[in-house]
Amino acid sequence: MKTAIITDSSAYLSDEIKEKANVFVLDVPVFIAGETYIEGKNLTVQAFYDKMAATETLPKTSQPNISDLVLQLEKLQADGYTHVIGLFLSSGISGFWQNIQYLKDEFPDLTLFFPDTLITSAPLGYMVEMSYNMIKTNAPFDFITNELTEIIYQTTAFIIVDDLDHLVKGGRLSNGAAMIGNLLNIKPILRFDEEGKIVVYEKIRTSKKAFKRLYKILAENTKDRDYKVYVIHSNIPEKAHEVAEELTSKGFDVSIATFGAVIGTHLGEGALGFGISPKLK
Ligand code: MYR
Repeated sequence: MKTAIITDSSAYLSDEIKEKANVFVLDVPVFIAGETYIEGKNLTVQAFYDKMAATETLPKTSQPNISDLVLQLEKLQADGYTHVIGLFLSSGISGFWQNIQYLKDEFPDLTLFFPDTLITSAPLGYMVEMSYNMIKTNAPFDFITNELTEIIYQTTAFIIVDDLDHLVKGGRLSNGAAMIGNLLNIKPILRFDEEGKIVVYEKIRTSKKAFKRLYKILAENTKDRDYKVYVIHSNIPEKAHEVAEELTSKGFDVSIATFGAVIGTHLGEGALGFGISPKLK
């Protein structure tokens, strides 16, 4: 058995995992003021936030290119791979997962496991890391897919954005359009629901109350087993550190991560995400 993992750039893998011989990343293009960018190639995180601030029209993204995935699978087959785990953006926020389902019948010599991860960003990167670790220990493929299914089921994320405009205009806030009028002077807590869509979870009056409530929500959502909590920010490192310290003092196992251009496009600057990823037993 020779197993590869393919993900997309919204997983923001660490350099260490990105460089592994059996880990591959599909680019998610970002468009700003008529130019096309690929983060990490011709766009740094800081350049993205600077450009977004300097441009009146909101940036946009598009799905990874399906032909890149097809080429990658052909290459893996030619290189003797037998199994491929594909971990991509949630079907609730991008059409990509839906659009690649047909590939399962196109590569009869490869065993493909392309679950709907129902998430993105650092928790998606965590799934890649866990897969890599399991492959390294020569775990059977069935064991890996069962563990991943369990991880997906137990993963979630909450988000507090500075401004809902990006999510609403980009069409990524599922129940937002209907209630936008009611959201004007409040700080909603958003979450990924069980279909991997972003929805308004609770409407809170002030930022201070929203964070207080969020700490309770995180405690409620991590009480049944050990979790890692990712505090992920879009260009507000100080706030992320402050919140991470608060969470660490409450006993959470916290890592800080950054939303790059792909996610920053849809959340805008000043957002904080809280990814909850279960630790393997
Ligand atoms: C596409 O355009 O289809 C690909 C990129 C879609 C990205 C949508 C991101 C939505 C915000 C995700 C927040 C994550 C919080 C953990």
